Amino acid sequence: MPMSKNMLDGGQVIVDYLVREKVPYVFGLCGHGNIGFLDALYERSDDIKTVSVHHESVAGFMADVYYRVGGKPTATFTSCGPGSANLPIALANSYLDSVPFLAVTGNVPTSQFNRGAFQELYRHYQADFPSTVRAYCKRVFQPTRGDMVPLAVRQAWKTMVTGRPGPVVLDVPFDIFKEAAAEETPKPEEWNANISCRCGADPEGVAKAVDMLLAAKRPVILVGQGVKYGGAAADLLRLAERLRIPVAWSASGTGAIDSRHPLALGLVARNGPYQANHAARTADVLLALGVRFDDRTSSSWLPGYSFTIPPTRLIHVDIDPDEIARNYPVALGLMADVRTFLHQVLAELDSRDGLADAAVSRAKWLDTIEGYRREWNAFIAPGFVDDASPIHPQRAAHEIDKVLPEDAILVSDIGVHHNWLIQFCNPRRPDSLIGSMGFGPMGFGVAGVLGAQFAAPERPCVSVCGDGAFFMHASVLGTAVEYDLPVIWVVWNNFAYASIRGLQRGYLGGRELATDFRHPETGAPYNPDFAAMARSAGIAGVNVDRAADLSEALRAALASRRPYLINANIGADKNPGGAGVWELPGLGQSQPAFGGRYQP
Ligand SMILES: Cc1ncc(C[n+]2csc(CCOP(=O)(O)OP(=O)(O)O)c2C)c(N)n1
Ligand SMILES: [Mg+2]
Repeated sequence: MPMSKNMLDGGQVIVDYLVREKVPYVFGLCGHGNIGFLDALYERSDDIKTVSVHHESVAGFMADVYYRVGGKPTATFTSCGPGSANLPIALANSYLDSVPFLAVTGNVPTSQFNRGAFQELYRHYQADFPSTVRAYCKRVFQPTRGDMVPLAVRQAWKTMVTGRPGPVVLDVPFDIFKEAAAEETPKPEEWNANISCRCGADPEGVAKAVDMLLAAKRPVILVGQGVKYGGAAADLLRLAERLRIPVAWSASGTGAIDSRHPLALGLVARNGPYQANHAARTADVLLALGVRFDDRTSSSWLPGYSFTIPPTRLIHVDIDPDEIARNYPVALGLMADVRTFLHQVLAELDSRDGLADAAVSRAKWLDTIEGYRREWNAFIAPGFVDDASPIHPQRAAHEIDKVLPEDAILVSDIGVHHNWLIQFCNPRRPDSLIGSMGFGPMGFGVAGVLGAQFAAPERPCVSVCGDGAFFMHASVLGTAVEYDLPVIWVVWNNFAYASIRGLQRGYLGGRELATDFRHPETGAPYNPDFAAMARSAGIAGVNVDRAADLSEALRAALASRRPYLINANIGADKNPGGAGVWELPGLGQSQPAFGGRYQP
């Protein structure tokens, strides 16, 4: 199409659309494949900020956590070939955890398709990045003419945010960024802003769910991240308090209810506490909201540990019917937005009698659960006062939890530290403790904390990450300095890929290989000096070996409002025990640290 005076090019249309959608930031890394897009961002730098990072996956993890904190999708930019090939790990992470962001990936010029130009993936199909990310994102769009861009960008945005959200790739050949596209950009208010996917459940289903909840003797509500990101936390609390039903959560649902609320049970998982697992597996009715029953939430689906379905009668509510009855049979499965469903249930309760009776009859069940809680608390008590060096991991999690103010955002990485944190932190808000539960890529927390800080500039943002993952992604130090982000990294340094070494110890008779870091001459545990690395980047860095020093250092870091790294020497020989189990098929299953298998 000839470029008339009023024409916008492909890059300008994409950027203008992002501005219209009020996207405040794009995170990414340059390459020859996306300089056309950068040029369009340059023109609009007053309206949208471009953040340049040092590894593409960092950009993706930042966009992901930005959404988890700020509730707004952002975008990433990566070049053709290797630049975009560094992104799929972050796409998959967001895809499996249902987090939207728009990935604008560059590709080779359309005029060179299938000629094997520099960085073209061409041997199966021309410019074939879409095949690379097929399994890693919700949808890929690849406009191959300028005038295809407006449609692609508005459809990409819609696919990303509607239904079950997820990341979408907009793969743009080099020439299309600079090719004439349109005189006007699609308007969100015409195409996307007025679409609601807050569908309610079938009204008969709502009445049936209420019947079941009112008749239940031992009900439990189980919540996943659908409650958090669906903005349903306040309504969840209303329902739980009105019917006095205790609330347990999956790791992704952590924070959907204040963990100190009397009705809060805790985490259902291999390493979840007794009162949560035991109440969930002995419940007569389980109301599951926006949760998908993965293996780690469900004790690998072995009956009697996390759940016993049936005889427990499951009511499963989710926006995505694919997740209903994937792993457990349902007494009632309802496709609905969780918040709308809760509104429906609360309205239905207004028209019912006998609510007071139902709530009173709950006293016995709640008393029984308090008994479980006391037993569990006695079991875990010693770890809170252990003063060993290296620091006892339970104590480390507890000290971090104690020091963080209520508005802090803690972004965990993947590994044994995450298991300790989800068991021993007591989050009060939906975004107090953020982790990845679907894909679990190392680096998620190391990098994601930067996205959290962009989304919440005034709140303390802390990453607790393994030594393995920190070293993998240490480039974040520079990004914190370049963008003046006062993030804190607590490197949980156990001189090992400890979660994996724990599996070799637990399942393979201690045949350890390739899971710890040692000095070749002395054989002693080895790691680079992470605190010195931080200082070399212009960031405060300290080492701690004792629990009290860890809390002191964290207080100082919080007070400094500057980027900070605390390298904490933490014991590696323990795993957090719980009342559930995890099976590695072929190798066996773990044993619960407390209680046994429930047989109805
Ligand atoms: C990118 C990536 N590579 C490998 C893994 C497999 N893996 C899961 S946890 C883990 C160990 C992580 O070590 P570290 O960061 O030190 O955390 P720790 O378990 O010691 O707390 C590994 C290798 C992964 N999840 N992601
Ligand atoms: Mg480690």
